[in-house]
Amino acid sequence: MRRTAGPAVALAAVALCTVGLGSCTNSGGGTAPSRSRTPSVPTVTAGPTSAAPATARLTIKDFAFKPAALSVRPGGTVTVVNEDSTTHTVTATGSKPFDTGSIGPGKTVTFKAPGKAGSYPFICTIHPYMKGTLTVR
Ligand SMILES: [Cu+2]
Repeated sequence: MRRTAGPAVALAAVALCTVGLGSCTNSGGGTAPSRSRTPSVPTVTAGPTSAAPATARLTIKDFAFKPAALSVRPGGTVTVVNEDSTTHTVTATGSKPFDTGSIGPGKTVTFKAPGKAGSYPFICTIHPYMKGTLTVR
């Protein structure tokens, strides 16, 4: 006959009373520890999408915009050089967010790019087959 002696040994659970409540003698108004922890947030100085230059240059030659696609920062300056011997315009389609008006032969004008990012197709109103796209980003 075997007696299965179970592990009747109760572990002496040492309940450590670590926190001595009631003995807090904080008088208040003392020197409060500085709790203004400023997390190290990386300071983003440049916009995540403002990779375009502040200025862009557009040349008109042989009844074509060169380059046909250019990029500029919002509100940036676009310089247009008309190297043709006839008058052209740089006119955004739609609600015409920009329009240089007539640019005489050999003339150079500038216009301000829209402040809103986007893709702005433009044409020459005199020769509407002349097409280009200004990307504001
Ligand atoms: Cu033209």
